[in-house]
Amino acid sequence: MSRAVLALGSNLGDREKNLELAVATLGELVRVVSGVYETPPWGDPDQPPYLNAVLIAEDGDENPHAWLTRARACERAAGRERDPERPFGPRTLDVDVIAVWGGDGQPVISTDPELILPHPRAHLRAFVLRPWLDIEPFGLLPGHGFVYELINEQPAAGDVAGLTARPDVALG
Ligand code: PH2
Ligand code: MG
Ligand code: MG
Repeated sequence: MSRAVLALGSNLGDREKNLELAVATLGELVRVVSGVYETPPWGDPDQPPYLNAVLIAEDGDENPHAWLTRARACERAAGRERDPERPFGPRTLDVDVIAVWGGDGQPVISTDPELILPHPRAHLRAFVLRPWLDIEPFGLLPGHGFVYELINEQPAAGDVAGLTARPDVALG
């Protein structure tokens, strides 16, 4: 059994519906879905605020690249168009594979530029760590440490206050 932490983000179109489409596309693989946070755009400030969430999913297929295929299927379902000029620009739906564990419980390490595991910037992003912490209080980001520790380190610690919980938006 392969286990993955996936991060969802949307800042174009019907953001709530786009996140919902990701959960629906992953279907029975989904084990737990976080609450949704409204978050200021990181990286490219000239874009609307995001809705972000994190989910944990499991599948019998042990190939880590299968998670990338599924993430892209979610993005396609929400009509994602990629703008090569703006890698951190606005998007209907972004599904990032944050970390994967194999059936032996060991984290998968990948240096394939298509799928770097664990995600190279997850430890820096409050909009990933905060929702993850909600659904897995002792969550571990391989190579970095406990999510509850990372969220207290810079730069994530400085960004947490900018996140707004959106209990009115429930996924799954
Ligand atoms: N994703 C990005 C760029 N900036 N900012 C927020 N708040 N949330 C995101 O998911 C996000 C972002 C590129 O993937
Ligand atoms: Mg992303
Ligand atoms: Mg992405």
